[in-house]
Amino acid sequence: MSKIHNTRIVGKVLLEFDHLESTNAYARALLQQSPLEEGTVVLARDQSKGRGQLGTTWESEPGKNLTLSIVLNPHFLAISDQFRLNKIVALSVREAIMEYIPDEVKIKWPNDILINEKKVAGILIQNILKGSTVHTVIAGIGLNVNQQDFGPSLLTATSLSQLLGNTLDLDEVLQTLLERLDRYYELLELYPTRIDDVYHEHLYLRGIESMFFTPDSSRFIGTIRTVDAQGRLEVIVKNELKYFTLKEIKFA
Ligand code: BT5
Repeated sequence: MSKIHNTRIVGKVLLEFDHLESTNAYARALLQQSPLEEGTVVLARDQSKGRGQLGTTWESEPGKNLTLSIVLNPHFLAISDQFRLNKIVALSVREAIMEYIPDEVKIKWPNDILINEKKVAGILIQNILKGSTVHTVIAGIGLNVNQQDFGPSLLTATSLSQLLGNTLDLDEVLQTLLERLDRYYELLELYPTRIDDVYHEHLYLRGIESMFFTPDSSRFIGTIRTVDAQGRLEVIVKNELKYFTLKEIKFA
């Protein structure tokens, strides 16, 4: 892929590699040397050390899927609202998938994209903060496009081609994804609260009584209400509203 079309910012610079350890780590290393043009995309056809959240790994068969990171400078975004950036990335991935798949696509807090309870994409956002605003964001996306087999350790993974029964053009999916993100990024600056409403609508298990775990493995029943701009999951537990960060709650 040589060029991304129809975007203002996202993908104006596209750095493609056959092999990297991690696109997020590579983008961060580049940023330590010199600033990057906003919207720069780092894409690898193969990642040997793809990262997830809290030290997990992202496994992706070489050449089959999209693994990329986008560098953004949302200086307009207050630190207290920083999770809205996660929200727009999840919504962009969701809408890009919907171009190809008729099934319902849900966003599982904080950053998983699910179709029929299976994970089709994961997102890893790393923020660099300065003063009271977000200085730079490295938004990493792993989207399973053409991988057919995920092996026994990833039974809950799926891909677009598994669901569709045919393979897709990776460049075309990339173009679609970056166009969506470009549009949502504009929305984030102009109408930030609208983002909350759309994210809320597509949130997995929202309004459904469900079982959760605390880190010490005790169980409780609660109902997800929404996710606030800081990224805390709001859950109604025994008629009381509680706020959870990523380390404080697990889905059953
Ligand atoms: C994520 O973390 O889902 C974030 C994944 C972000 C990957 C992208 S790829 C480009 C960029 N560069 C990077 O180095 N990373 C980003 P988390 O919610 O912690 O989920 C990780 C878990 O998802 C793993 O522990 C596995 O259980 C599962 N997993 C790993 N690979 C998967 C895949 N291809 N499809 C579905 N699930 C997967």
